[in-house]
Amino acid sequence: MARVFIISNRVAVPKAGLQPGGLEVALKATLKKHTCVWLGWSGELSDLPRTQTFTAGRNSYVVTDLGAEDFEEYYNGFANRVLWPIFHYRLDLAEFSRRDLSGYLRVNNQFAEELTKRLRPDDVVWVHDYHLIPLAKALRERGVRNRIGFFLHIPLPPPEILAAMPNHDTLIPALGDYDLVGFQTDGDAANFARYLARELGTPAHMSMRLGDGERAMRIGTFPVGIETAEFHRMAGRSVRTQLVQQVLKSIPGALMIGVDRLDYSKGIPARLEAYERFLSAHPELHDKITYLQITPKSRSQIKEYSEMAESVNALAGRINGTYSSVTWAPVRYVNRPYSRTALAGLYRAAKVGLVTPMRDGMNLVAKEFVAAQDEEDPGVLILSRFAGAASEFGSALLVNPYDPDAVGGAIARAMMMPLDERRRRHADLYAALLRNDIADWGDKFLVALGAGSDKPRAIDALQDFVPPAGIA
Ligand code: ADQ
Repeated sequence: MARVFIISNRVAVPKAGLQPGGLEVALKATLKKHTCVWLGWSGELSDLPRTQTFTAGRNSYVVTDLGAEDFEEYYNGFANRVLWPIFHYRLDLAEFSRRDLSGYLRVNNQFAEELTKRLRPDDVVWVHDYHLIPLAKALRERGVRNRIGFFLHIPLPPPEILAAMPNHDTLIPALGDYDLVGFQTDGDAANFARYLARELGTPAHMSMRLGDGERAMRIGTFPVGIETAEFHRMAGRSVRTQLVQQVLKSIPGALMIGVDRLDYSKGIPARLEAYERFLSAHPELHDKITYLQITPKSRSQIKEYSEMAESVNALAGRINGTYSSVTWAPVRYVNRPYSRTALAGLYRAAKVGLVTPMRDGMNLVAKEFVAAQDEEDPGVLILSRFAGAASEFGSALLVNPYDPDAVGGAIARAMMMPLDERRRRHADLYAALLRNDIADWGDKFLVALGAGSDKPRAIDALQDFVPPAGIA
């Protein structure tokens, strides 16, 4: 059986006592079922970059250091100051420089070198996320003929936005060097098809041919899920722990929860403003609700992130300053990460889950909140229509995060929602989770890519996919 090479920016090397990261949870079944080699950045910076290999069972983990300049240009620079904002529809925040672009290409080439040394002809390669878009191109240039797939965890914006990226005409077509390009939602896949039609004149039927003419690059939709039953069980246990019980004892009314990395895509300032509108419109609900926002800092070397940390602090302070009483503070803003177990218990204890990103590839917090609930007395999920999860979660209270009055209104509605409606909505949402459990995610992608067979298999998601009107 062929080995599966997984390539991502960071690698979750198994070490006793460490919490598994999001990608490791998503790839758990793949790592169990196949012989995998996971390759990426070690997280270390050094002048003389080393590459180290660790093994765990039949899998191995190859991690390579980056130079300080690589880290600044590839990671902080092109990946997080250009691709992240533009792919989240924030052209206004993009800071393009040719130097960062060349650092991005240099690191992609470095990964391609490491990979080329190790690949055997029947190995399958699965590349993850926006840090590594040109990796297949770099591999093809080195003569690699293996099957290579790519999955984008974040959204892909419409061509009108993508085309504003200075090097879009080389970077986006480089996806044509993959055999399969996977997205979180049909909307993202449609944006890619529209880009190809508009910029390259490619007919937008679903097995378009790009690249060297021998391979067909195909597009598929593979929404990321979670380990639903396991998360549900963990939440049931964790809600009884001292930590969760202490939180519940320390607040006078119901708990509303938000859990996000501190990132402008997650919409935390707009969410606080919406909560402020709710408090001002509903004095009768004061001290019946406490909003707990758990937000560890991320990417703090980037200016927008440190500025946002200050503005969120100021907003939370303003709300507490305006509305607190001696027995109640409306917002609890916590700046550190919690374990998956603790989060599961807190989700279950909450009456309302507030997940309102301005734009998000999927958003696993929304899925975890639903999985954690007690089906007899479930909490209500308020979800941004601009999260990928909204395409599976029509029974959540879907909101426009740009409309603070509407989000404030949804909080009031969630607080007053009768039990039978909460149960009905939760049953729909939980059924959607079970239809798309993470255990099958890796398999669906690898089968579509053709791992372990001579030919790639048909992709269900593609057959269902109807290109939007107006594409030639
Ligand atoms: P992220 O932007 O990191 O991921 P998300 O999917 O919400 O976003 O979260 C990933 C994981 O991090 C979740 O399991 C969550 O529990 C955990 N997490 C978030 N905040 C936390 C906190 N405060 N403390 C502890 N843990 C926390 C990217 C894309 C998403 C896409 C995922 C997976 O941006 O759109 O859903 O990849 O493909």
